[in-house]
Formats: sequence, C-alpha cells, structure tokens
Amino acid sequence: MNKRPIIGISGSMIIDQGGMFPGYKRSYVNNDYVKAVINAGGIPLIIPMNMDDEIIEAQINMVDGLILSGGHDIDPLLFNEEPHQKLGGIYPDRDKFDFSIIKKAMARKMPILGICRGHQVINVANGGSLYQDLTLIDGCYIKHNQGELSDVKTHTISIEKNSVLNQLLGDVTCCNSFHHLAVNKVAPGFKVVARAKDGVVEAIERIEKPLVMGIQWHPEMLAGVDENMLNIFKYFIKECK
Ligand SMILES: [Mn+2]
Repeated sequence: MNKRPIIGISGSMIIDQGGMFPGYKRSYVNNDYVKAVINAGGIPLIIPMNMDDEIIEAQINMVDGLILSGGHDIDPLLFNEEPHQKLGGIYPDRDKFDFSIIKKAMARKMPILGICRGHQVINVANGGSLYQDLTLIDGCYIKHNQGELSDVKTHTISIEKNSVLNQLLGDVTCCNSFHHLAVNKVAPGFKVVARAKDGVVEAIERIEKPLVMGIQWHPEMLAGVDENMLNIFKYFIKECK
C-alpha cells in the first residue's frame, strides 16, 4: 500500500471567555479540516501555532503538504494599509506564524491549500493585498457572510478555464460564504481563478507548480455533502505525494 501523505493543518488559538479557566489559551483547528483530509486519503497533523522559527521549520519538515485554516482578519499593516473602521479582529501573532510557515513550505516546494483566511494570507505573504471589508469594493452586492448553516451553499462562482479548480468543479458552481475581506491586488506569480457574480475574488492559484491554491469559501464544511468539494482535497493530497 502506498503511504498516505501527511497533511499539516495550521492551528489557531482559542481563548476561553468563561468556564473553569477564563483567559486560558487552547491550540485548535475546526474538526471539518481533519475529517476532509482523512476522507480524501491523507493523514492529518495539526500544527500548533508558535513563534519559534526553528520549531516551525521542524514542524514543516514532518509533513508532505500544508493546509492553512481560517480565522481572524489579517493585519493590514502587512500590506501597507492602516486599519479601516470596518476591519474586524486581528491576531498579529498568527499572521507571523502563518507567514513563517508559508515561507518554509514554499521553500520546500510543498503543495499548499489555503482556505478563507488561509487563502487571504497566501496572497498577502506573497506580496498581494486585501480589501479590508466588502463595502470597499465597487459593485459588490452579494451576501458573502451567509446566515445559513455551514454546509449550505448560497452563491454561485464562475471558474476560469485554465485552472486546476475548473478541472474539479467545472465552469460554474455554488459555494458557501463566510467572509467580509477579499483579495484586492493579486500577488505576483498568482492568478485569479474564480469570482462571484459581483466580481469578488473567490479563488487564486500559483501559476507555476507546485500547487499553491487559495479558496475563499469553506470546501471542508461542504466535503461531507458534496463529492466535488471533497475532490478538491483528494486532488491536493495526490499532489503531496
Ligand atoms: Mn463569497
């Protein structure tokens, strides 16, 4: 039997608001990432957030591919903008961790899949920028922060012909949506491969191999109900061999 690729999933931190230990920090990822990796044929390994470059280097050396999970807004100072009044909560330590782990994964020519915040942070770490809120985008009218459950699809996206995503999802599909930031300037070396009807960027891919893909929606939340969304993880994991 072929060895299943080991897929690192970048962690975040949750701080207890009440209960036994108010203020207590817990390393975590949402379990849907773990489930999607297992169901797509990989071995998930949660990579806890930390600030030590040598540790991060050792962590990345243990895996064959990297998934960047969702979370906080990204500090706009990282793309040379002051915080807009509509910006949500930021977490500069996590930005630092994500930047470091992306740099190390790319140096090792490792496939990377960024989801939601992970998609945005790939763009910023490679020299792109973000809109700090959807109201700052001319013509944006679609509800990108759905009130529906996580596995309900709410808006359509159009996918570019010459892209990995088009092979997996076709020209048009429907996705869930939980974001209020979006890609503005696309990082050099990357291309937009999917947009919503209002022009909002929904996915990017690196032009050269290895596969580095950013997806604005949450395919891991849909992977249990939609074979095509699970196929994104299957394709990614195959690339990690
Ligand atoms: Mn959206």
